[in-house]
Amino acid sequence: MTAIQSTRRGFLQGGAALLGASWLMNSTALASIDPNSFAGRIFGACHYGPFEAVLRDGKIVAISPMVELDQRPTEMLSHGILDRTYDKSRINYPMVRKSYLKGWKSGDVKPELRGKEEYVRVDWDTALKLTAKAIVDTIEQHGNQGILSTSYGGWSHAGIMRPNVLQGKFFNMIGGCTNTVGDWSAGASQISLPHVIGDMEVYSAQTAWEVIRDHTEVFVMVGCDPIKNNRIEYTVADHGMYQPWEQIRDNGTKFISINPQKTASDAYLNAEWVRIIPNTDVALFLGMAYHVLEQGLEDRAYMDKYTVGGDKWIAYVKGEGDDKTAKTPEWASAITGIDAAKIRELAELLAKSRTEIAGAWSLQRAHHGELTHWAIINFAALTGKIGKPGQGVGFSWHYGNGGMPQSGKGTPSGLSQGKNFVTEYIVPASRLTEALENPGAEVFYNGNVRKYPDVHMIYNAGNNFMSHQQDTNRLIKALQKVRTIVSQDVWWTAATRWADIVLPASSTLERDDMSVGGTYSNDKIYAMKKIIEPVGESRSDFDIFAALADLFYRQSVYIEDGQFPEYMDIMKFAYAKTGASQHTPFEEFWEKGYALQPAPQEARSWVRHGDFYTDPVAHPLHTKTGKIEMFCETIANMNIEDCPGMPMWLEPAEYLGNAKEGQMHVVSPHPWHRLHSQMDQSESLRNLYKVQGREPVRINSEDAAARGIADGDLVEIFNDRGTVIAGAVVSDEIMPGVISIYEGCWPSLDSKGRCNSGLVNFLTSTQKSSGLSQATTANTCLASIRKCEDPEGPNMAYEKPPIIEGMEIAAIADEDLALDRLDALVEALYADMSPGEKLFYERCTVCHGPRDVGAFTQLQWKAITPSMFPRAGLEEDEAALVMEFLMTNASDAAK
Ligand SMILES: Nc1nc2c(c(=O)[nH]1)N[C@H]1C(S)=C(S)[C@@H](COP(=O)(O)OP(=O)(O)OC[C@H]3O[C@@H](n4cnc5c(=O)[nH]c(N)nc54)[C@H](O)[C@@H]3O)O[C@H]1N2
Ligand SMILES: Nc1nc2c(c(=O)[nH]1)N[C@H]1C(S)=C(S)[C@@H](COP(=O)(O)OP(=O)(O)OC[C@H]3O[C@@H](n4cnc5c(=O)[nH]c(N)nc54)[C@H](O)[C@@H]3O)O[C@H]1N2
Ligand SMILES: [Mo]
Repeated sequence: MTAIQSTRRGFLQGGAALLGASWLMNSTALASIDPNSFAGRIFGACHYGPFEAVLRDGKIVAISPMVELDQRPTEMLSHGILDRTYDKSRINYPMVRKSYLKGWKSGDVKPELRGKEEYVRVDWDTALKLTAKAIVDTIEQHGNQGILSTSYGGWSHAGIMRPNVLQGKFFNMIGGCTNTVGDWSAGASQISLPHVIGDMEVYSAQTAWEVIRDHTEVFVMVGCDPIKNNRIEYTVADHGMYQPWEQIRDNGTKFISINPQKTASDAYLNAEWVRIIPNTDVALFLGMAYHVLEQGLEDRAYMDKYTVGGDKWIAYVKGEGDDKTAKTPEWASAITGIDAAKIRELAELLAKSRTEIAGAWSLQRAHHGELTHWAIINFAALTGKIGKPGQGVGFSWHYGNGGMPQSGKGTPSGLSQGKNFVTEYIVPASRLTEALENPGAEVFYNGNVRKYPDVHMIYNAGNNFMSHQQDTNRLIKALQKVRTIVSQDVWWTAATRWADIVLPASSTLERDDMSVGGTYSNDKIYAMKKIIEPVGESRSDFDIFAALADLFYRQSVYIEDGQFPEYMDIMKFAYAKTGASQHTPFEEFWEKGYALQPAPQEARSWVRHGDFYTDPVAHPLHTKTGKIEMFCETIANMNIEDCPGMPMWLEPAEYLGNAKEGQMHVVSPHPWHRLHSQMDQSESLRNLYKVQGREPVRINSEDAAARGIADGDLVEIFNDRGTVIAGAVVSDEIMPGVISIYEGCWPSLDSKGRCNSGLVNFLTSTQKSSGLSQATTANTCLASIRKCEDPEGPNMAYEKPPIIEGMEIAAIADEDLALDRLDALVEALYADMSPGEKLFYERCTVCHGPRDVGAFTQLQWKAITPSMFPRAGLEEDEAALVMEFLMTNASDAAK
């Protein structure tokens, strides 16, 4: 057993003291830090936590977590960071795919060879010029919308200088490009819930944990796994909620986990595990609602005061609606696989107790995903819970340290993204393949009609779209219509292995940046200091876009050197917006590496929806009616075929209820030892969990026995879309009929076209959630599984692709580029922007959140901004200006 394996065991046993001790004693990283032999230590911070890097001769030799800031450092921090920084999968030089380099002038670039062909090492000048030419050619021939940014989110690193933000700034400077809208995480609920409960909910703070400890009798985790999913953060993890969870548990709160498999949280919190057939949660909540009504346990007074549309939903539950089907516990049992008696027991327990229901996002990454959280909301409203201390619903308990009190202080924000002039064309985040296949087709998004662009160029920075999109084989084919794919990343990920031009970015340890700790608590400001020089010829994302801007004579505009003569001035500017800057000068903060801005006392008793509950007239929800919409006219009036106006049971396209003989439901949760695809290249981490070098797949012992599969065997999982090879983990902690394989491993294809590494998206489908939100349905997937009898050698995913070095490359002549073609297009666009519009693009659109003004109504913006404005650190007068801009440009604004 290695040192880190025992850490994992200590962790699962759950004791804080035990964990701390075993971690410290066993960590090989810490063992090497003797201040006598190592002088160089530099503070840093990342998604995985704050740390000190220990240096010798300009190289990092150890990453030392800071237990005073993070009491639960993970192996991703202590081992993964160091491994990946110097891993052989680093992209050391700019690269161009061989046929692209041959054919860039003639246009014969052979896109069908992507993923198979060698790369040629080139110099930066060549790589950037080819990129710039592709940009101008595409804009000239197909408009700015012909360029698609796949850099939809910001998971690359924790800083304010995230590549997607920098990319947005670069492209918006030259007229913009088609962006993705919505996100993966909670793409369905982020659209449906503002209509239902007046807030996206999924990215909002949760009731403060002390309130839960003191008031909550029953805490129901529906798919929710806070112990796993809080191992990382969108900003800098500090694992602040781990001890509070223990206190809640030890104070006697009963935890129930509704999930097809047992989770780390279940073990940690001693939860009762109730197994549910995937994608059937709506049926469970309908069945429980039926029983509540039968027993007269509903809270009429609450519904009258706080909700609308309850009668319509109740009629549906009772079988008085069009379908004439009563949603009895027996009815629900047949769908969910949960005994009717258990459904009755749960319904009574939840209705009669002080109950908080925590819904995971995984539930809504499914067909008809818009309806799951809504069904939970309706059940909680029916039983009169929402807004009472320690009761109600929360859809972010597993994320961003949900439950930690909020500081309410300003956060650093980075450079403005500017304005994108492409507004008619969109690609919802998970619709990439569909968009490529249907250029010009109409797409319905949150009630608005837009179009898919005709994509001829993809620019991807800090994003692994080849790994995160569903139905990889279909995507590979659809990409053949795209002339140029540029991918800017630190490592040879899937998205770079299928690119034409590969730009090597330096890693987050190789440049200065800034972040916060505790996504919701927002109580620490972190310096993400530069620790080492860029590896190889890699450059920071900022420098790459600045160099591209230079080719268009716009570098000065890009780096805003009028305002920021030095790069560090950007950091100072960002820091000035934080609460900490009011008591700690920048220099002192930067020297130390962090500054605190603690949550005020009153934040410790904050209750989600508490104001609404206390006084619904003074604090209405930002729904059309100001109340919880158990039936929602707004959604109903959109007349979307696959999204009704209330949470009904609609069969998913693929689930065990319509599976063919032998097929199993595949769920793909987020990985324990990775952040999506990040850290898969870390060998120390892989040694902890991979099975024969492949991604593990959890399978029930009955299912395994029936197929002759033993623990540790290689298996083939397959359906009409693709085949992957994975390593079996036989367990009774997953229900029969379901297999679980983490998303995000790096792919590698064998000669039969199977993924020999285990990337689950070769199996998942591009089915959309519904026409309301067009979100992913990654968790709606059936496949078969058998023992793999003919694996073809080891998994090659972590080897570099074949590279040709030392090739003589002719310099590119300026007349072949003619980059000045761009100027005429751009100038007029920036002339007249209002101050509110400017602030919105400068401050509000840089973080996790919506940025497409016309995609939301006035009311929805009112629902979104109460959590958006504090995150952006807006003053009252600034918020007023932005609000005015949003109100005049919302989808329902008078034009
Ligand atoms: N360690 C780690 N943490 C992460 C991430 C990571 O990559 N690694 N990623 C972050 C990101 S971007 C996101 S979006 C969040 C994701 O947060 P979530 O979407 O909430 O989490 P998942 O890990 O996908 O799934 C959680 C659980 O949902 C269960 N589940 C799946 N389908 C169903 C169903 O139909 N019904 C029920 N009841 N349960 C179901 C799975 O068995 C699993 O245990 O996590 C964040 N946290
Ligand atoms: N089957 C299935 N698929 C899923 C999901 C699921 O539950 N199931 N979940 C979905 C969800 S919720 C999400 S959020 C997505 C996540 O999908 P992605 O956001 O694409 O996930 P990451 O692997 O974190 O990609 C970040 C990339 O940034 C790179 N990077 C890191 N640092 C830097 C840097 O400093 N500069 C640059 N240029 N690059 C950098 C990393 O190498 C990596 O390639 O996946 C989605 N896909
Ligand atoms: Mo996500």
